[in-house]
Amino acid sequence: FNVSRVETTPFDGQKPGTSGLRKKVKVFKQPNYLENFVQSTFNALTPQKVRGATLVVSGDGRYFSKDAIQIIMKMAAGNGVRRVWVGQNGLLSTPAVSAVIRERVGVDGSRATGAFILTASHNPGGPNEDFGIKYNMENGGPAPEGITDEIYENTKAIKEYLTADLPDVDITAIGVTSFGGPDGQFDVEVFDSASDYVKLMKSIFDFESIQKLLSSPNFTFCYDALHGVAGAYAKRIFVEELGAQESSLMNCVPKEDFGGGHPDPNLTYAKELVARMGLGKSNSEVEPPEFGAAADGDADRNMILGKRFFVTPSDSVSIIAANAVEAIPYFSAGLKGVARSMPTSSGLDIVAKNLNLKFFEVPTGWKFFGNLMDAGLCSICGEESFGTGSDHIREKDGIWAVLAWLSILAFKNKENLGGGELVTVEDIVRNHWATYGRHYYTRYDYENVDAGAAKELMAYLVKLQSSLAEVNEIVGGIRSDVSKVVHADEFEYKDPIDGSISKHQGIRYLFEDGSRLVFRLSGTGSEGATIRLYIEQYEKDPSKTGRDSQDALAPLVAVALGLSKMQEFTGRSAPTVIT
Ligand code: VG1
Ligand code: CO
Repeated sequence: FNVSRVETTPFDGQKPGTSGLRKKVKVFKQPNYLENFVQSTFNALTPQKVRGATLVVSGDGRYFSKDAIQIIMKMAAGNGVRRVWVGQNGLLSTPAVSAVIRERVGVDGSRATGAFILTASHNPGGPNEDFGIKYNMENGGPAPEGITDEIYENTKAIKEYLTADLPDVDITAIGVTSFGGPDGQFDVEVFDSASDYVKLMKSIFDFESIQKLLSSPNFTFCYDALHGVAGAYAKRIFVEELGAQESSLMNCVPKEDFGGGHPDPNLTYAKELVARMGLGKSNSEVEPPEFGAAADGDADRNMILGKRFFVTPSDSVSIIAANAVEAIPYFSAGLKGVARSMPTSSGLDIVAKNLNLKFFEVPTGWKFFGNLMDAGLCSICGEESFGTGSDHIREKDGIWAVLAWLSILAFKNKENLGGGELVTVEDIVRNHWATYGRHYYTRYDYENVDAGAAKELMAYLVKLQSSLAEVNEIVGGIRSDVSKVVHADEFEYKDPIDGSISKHQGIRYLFEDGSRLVFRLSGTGSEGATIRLYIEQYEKDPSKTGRDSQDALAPLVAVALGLSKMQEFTGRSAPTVIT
């Protein structure tokens, strides 16, 4: 093949957000738009990570992925990449990409040093919806801010990109296709999307004990992939490896448009699962399963449900951390430490203290956990946004979280599987609250608000926090039954490994009784702005941990809305999503 240099001019707004570049498909389809971003990424990497390198290119299979894969393969060849690995049909979940970078050995003994992941995660897909792309590094984790900043700088100055005149490659069949170019050979290796990931899961968990649980007559299970890529893994792991019924899988055939839905595993968007689990307005006569879970489009998120019971993601990571050493073979030697993102509830802090574990609080986005894990300081981490994971890879991992919960259930029910009363998901959560106290928690999202209005609200809150006296006067005027604000700031993080500093990571109001209000702007949207408001209140008294969470949090919610003048700034009287 031949390589050509194609002239181009910069596009505005190619700054990677919390997790890569996410835009409407129409934006991505503009001539040179994707090419500019990919070339800017190549230019941000050291030459040896490009020339002669092996790169993974795949994603959650959303609309435009197949075109994007062909474009990126040609550009990879044009930039001197030695080989590209593609999951069959272009499918790889985000956690599977991370596993493939870290674990897979190619048919010729090669190893990958990076990946282009094609996904907009939980954002809807289809011709009128979102596409996305992000780059992961040789440790399997998202590119750190130093690299994403450089990619952005490159996009503002780009003049040309390199591409090869290759034919399209068939990515539906497993095998290697080779081409000869000016600098030698270029290969495309198409491989099974699931086997490396399945192998890794089998090395972490005790599949035999989970299988016993799943086949026990008194345990019932269901899993909803929301038409995302998780379906490909769910079939292999839950049905083929662990013996779950085929009928326990919902929406497990990956679709380009996620069936027209929002592939976001929460109580609002995972409607079918929520109804099946007996939550919400379901009047079905059928007894709900004991355990249910869902994933997002790229399968890095998870929602865990018990029968008629919702587990908050903040509680989930705390409970996994508290039980991991006993229930999961991978952790049997002990945990190196635990970490959470700043807006995630402080429940994990208390587990860390009780178990005498190292603890870290990082900004939102998985990239901040990677350095801690690479340095051997963190085993388990999580985010309130339905993200949970461990140092087995460098991404959050939806199926891993489900296997972790099944392991805990299997461990707690070792004696009960023949029949009789099971220890349920709800029992495990309530026992956890009894031991550690409960963090009542909720998140309000105001999606697609006017970007200017969102900025003004944030600026107002930054200014307000400089006077605690004024803050407390307002708070007291709204509700006299909430405690005092004792500290307010804009969260800033200094990475303990590389010393890099990340500023403006959300505004925090911390109350005397441990309650917190956090405000931040989303970095993953593709239109307008999304304001996220995180509300948390700690209850230590075991006799008071059983309340309805929205009731318990009502006073703090009122304070948050009043303090931020939410309606005044945004014109919204209610959030779009409550989790
Ligand atoms: C959101 C979540 C954040 C998560 C990120 C990527 O970011 O809040 O916790 O890491 O999505 O998850 P933001 O900036 O919109 O709040 V995924 O599954 O979209 O890669
Ligand atoms: Co995701």
